[in-house]
Amino acid sequence: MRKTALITGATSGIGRATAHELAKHHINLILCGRRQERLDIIEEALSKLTDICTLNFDVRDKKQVRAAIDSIPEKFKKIDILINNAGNAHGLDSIHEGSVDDWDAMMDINVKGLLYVSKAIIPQMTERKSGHIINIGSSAGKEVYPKGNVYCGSKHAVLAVTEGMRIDLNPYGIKVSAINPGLVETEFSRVRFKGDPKADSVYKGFKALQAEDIAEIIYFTVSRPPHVNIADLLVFPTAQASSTIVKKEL
Ligand code: NDP
Ligand code: 8X3
Repeated sequence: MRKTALITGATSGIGRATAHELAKHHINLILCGRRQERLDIIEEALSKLTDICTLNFDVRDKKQVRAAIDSIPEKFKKIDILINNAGNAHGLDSIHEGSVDDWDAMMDINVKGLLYVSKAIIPQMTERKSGHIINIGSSAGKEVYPKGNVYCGSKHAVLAVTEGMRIDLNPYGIKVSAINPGLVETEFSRVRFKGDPKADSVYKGFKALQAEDIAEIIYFTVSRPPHVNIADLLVFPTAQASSTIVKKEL
């Protein structure tokens, strides 16, 4: 029988590429995001390969999250794989100059949103004593870089929560994995810099990771045999050695 995966943040970047990769392998998909028109386009493209259902909600709103998960059609209700990917950086400022609204966005989306979605789905996994949760962390969850303060804090929190999930869900045989990329060329920097053209310079002068690279790693992670769990994976582009060391040729 086909497995079902729910992907948050499926309208762009890593989430969208993961939808394409898992569809190739005939995994049924529940695709989530706030931009319904994008979800519709992806659904149309992928429904030749697998069964798709879309959910439109903001992960910050726990009532919307609950209602969306409750509305999942019967055929998709048994979720084998949860990919907590929705998230972004908002701003890149020193701690004394940062915007409280940006801080709220990062904590509410990257940390609390991940928790709300997980809370709505984990009980069916504990009941069945099976499942796989993949949290998309970041190299920013492993080291802090200048002006990264709150984004790095949110991703450190994702890694702590991931570890907590792995410990608490261990008796139920549920796999919990963190995939932590370095620089991936997506809409991430456009969101971070709010449309400022400096977003375009982030990935110039070196070959950044592409969303498809992470999608392949996610498929590898979910396709290991039952006794193998990729617990925590860090992946950089070859040109990157740490958050602040990137070999650029400009
Ligand atoms: P994108 O900006 O391309 O995609 C972000 C996705 O998150 C979109 O699908 C967006 O959907 C969704 N999202 C954002 N806010 C919300 C919200 N409030 N409610 C629901 N969905 C939301 O960025 P990436 O693909 O790069 O980012 C995906 C994940 O990867 C994030 O967690 C990010 O922190 C992480 N990451 C990214 C790296 C990079 O260099 N790009 C490196 C390491 C980790 P919509 O707007 O339609 O709701
Ligand atoms: C995204 C990678 O280095 O922009 O998490 O924080 S970085």
